[in-house]
Amino acid sequence: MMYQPIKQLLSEDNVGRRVCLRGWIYRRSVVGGKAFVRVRDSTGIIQVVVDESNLGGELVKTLKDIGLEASVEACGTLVKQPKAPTGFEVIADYFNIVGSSRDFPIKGGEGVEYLLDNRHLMLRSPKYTAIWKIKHTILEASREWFNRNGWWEVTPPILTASACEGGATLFPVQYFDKVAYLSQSAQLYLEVMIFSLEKVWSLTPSFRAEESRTRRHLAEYWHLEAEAAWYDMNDMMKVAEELVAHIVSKVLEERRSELELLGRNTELLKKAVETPYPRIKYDEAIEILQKKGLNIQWGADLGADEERALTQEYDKPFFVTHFPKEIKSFYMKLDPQNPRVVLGFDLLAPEGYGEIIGGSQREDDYSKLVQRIVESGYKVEDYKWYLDLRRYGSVVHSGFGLGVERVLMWIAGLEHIRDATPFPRFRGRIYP
Ligand code: NSS
Repeated sequence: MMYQPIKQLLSEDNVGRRVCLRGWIYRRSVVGGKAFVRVRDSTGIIQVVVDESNLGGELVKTLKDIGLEASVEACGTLVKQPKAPTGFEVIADYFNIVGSSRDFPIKGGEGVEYLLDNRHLMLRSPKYTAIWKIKHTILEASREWFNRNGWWEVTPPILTASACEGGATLFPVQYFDKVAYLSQSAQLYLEVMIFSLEKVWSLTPSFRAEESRTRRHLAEYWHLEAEAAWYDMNDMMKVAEELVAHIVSKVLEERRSELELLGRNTELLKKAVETPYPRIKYDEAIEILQKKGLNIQWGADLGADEERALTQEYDKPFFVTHFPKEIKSFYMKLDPQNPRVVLGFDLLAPEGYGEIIGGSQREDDYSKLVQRIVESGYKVEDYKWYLDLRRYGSVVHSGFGLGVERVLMWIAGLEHIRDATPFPRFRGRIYP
């Protein structure tokens, strides 16, 4: 028996042919002596008709009582059926229950916490299948873009000795007889690697002990980071926008049906394929926000509400640059024209989504970097190796980090970041 993916069966060419499929019961109803079983696999859904006159009353009776998500295999003739969900159905001449199921715990209408407790079962729904396929394509497109443009993929560590993005969100771990931390960002290691490879990137998990649960923060997320020697801030912003445009373009090309299943407005998404993206300075952002009536002063960080308000001004991703140094990390280079601000940039996604990328030109001067480390309350000796990069052949260099789940949230049009990762991690929960 040649089992085929369901999607492959759904074609005019197969009408009248005998086909075989396997998967899990998605829905079923029994009317008279017939069971109508909708079977799903990773590729699609098809209705299988089990007629007792053909396969016996015992099987139809079993199917009447069986739980959703039982695994089955079936063969039969493919016919057109306009009333069936995907336009075709299989009139079974063989039907076998492989793994039974009783009282599948998810029936519809359950609350968020219950569904998180049953995440291992919840993930079978076609919505999640579509989301993981889009995530796959985002990752594939990223790798493709870097490979086509001469970047080297490298493998930085996850266990780290020092903070990159501030002590407040560090996760300590027992490291033999010492304390180490889970990586918040590969950046400092990528900065080392540019001295041998010039243009490097990595995809790693990053960890942030975020205090509060929000719609866009996870304690563990996938971080795609790039770093290049000889690149200034503008060069790096071009990399960021070309990369994001390529990701969106590939998803639009290859994941149409998944976007449709999720109800995503693809016309809005299309606008992100066109570069360059608009650029505004932090100063202008504050002015715009004040004009819109938000209570924000120069010097304050842009939170979710401020970012959402700014996104109303643009229909594609846009950059905010030149932030006050107090709200940004120690490694960002101060703007020589105005040392109150840094040569840093965030890329914000439209439609309310906000920050998807954070990046900057790095401080490449030894003594200025020492000063920034001290000002930020870190110990200079913890960063001795990092400072060495400024002592031995320092170069202008820049980089950024892209939050894969943030990008997925925006592209797939998701409400909450927990739906952008199969097993979300945040404060108060680590299950399963
Ligand atoms: O803190 S970032 O803004 N920047 C860095 O970590 C730099 N060291 C990256 C670099 O230059 N190599 O984080 C980068 C991105 C940010 O724009 C978000 O898209 C994402 O990482 N991010 C997160 N995603 C999900 N959950 C949380 N908690 C989170 N924090 C940052």
